[in-house]
Amino acid sequence: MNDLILHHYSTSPFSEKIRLILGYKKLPWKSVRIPPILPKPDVVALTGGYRKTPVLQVGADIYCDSGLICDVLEHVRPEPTLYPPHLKGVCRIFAQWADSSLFWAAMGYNLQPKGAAHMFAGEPPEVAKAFGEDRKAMSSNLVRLRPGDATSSYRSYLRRIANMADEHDFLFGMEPCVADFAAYHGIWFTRQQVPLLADILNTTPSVNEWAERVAAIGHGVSTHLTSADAVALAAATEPAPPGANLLTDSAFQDDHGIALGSRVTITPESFGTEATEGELIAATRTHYSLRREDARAGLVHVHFPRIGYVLRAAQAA
Ligand SMILES: N[C@@H](CCC(=O)N[C@@H](CS)C(=O)NCC(=O)O)C(=O)O
Repeated sequence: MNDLILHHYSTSPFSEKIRLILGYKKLPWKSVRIPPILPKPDVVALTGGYRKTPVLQVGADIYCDSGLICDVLEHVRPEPTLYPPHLKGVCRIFAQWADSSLFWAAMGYNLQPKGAAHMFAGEPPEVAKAFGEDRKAMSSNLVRLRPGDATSSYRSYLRRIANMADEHDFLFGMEPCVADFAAYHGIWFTRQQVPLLADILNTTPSVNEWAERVAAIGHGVSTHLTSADAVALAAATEPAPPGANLLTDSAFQDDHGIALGSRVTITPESFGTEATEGELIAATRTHYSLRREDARAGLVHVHFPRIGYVLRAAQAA
């Protein structure tokens, strides 16, 4: 198998989710540091438009979204599992809640003016301004929680997580599963990136203790790769045929009346809705795959989960 190449940056919560899962599964990985804001020419050479973080590259196969990346890593190394059989439904549903409701409440709290000022302390004012403008443009179709409302939700969610962490070492038992990694990353941001706001965790000590246990899993072993080398590597590699890549299913499921071979776009439902355009080569129960040609990356297959993404027939030029 080609190397697992994670495109990420240090302060990205969804990247922290995947870094820990790589550590949990003891999978060695290559680390490509990418910019936290646009422009991201090397990322977009690989994805064709998708700009969110993280992205996993395996040769010329590009896996977008941490949810899909979890499925890929589970396929590559099934043990220890992210989806224990007796928790299969509930842990995925919990992770989806954690990656959305919990995440946005946590980030609304974390990035209140005091938190944002802390994050950019020591940086020239233009850095904070550019970050604010980038995220504002990404959020055009997203209702963002105001800090007070985010704080109220975050406090309630922390109490619910504490109820679970009071019972066992990890949220659903004695071993972590996908739910732990998804619940952890917004809380990690509070603890690591804006520690001056971490007193919100003082009333839920079992959450802090659980977070220590998740942090102790670590990120495993990684080696650095430049983004230009990652693009060159894609150009020098053939993408895997659908059915032979790192996704488990390949049967066509047509929910849109769009045939395989059609020219399509895929966009995230919200927050950063840049489109990727290409030829639809797979639309399965779980994912979409597009084939596209890039001037620098060559022929690539770009994969997206179905959930959270919009498939449309591309407009004729
Ligand atoms: N559903 C996506 C969400 C990813 C996401 O929102 N990532 C944030 C960073 S943690 C992001 O993309 N921010 C803007 C950027 O990195 O350009 C996933 O699970 O990967």
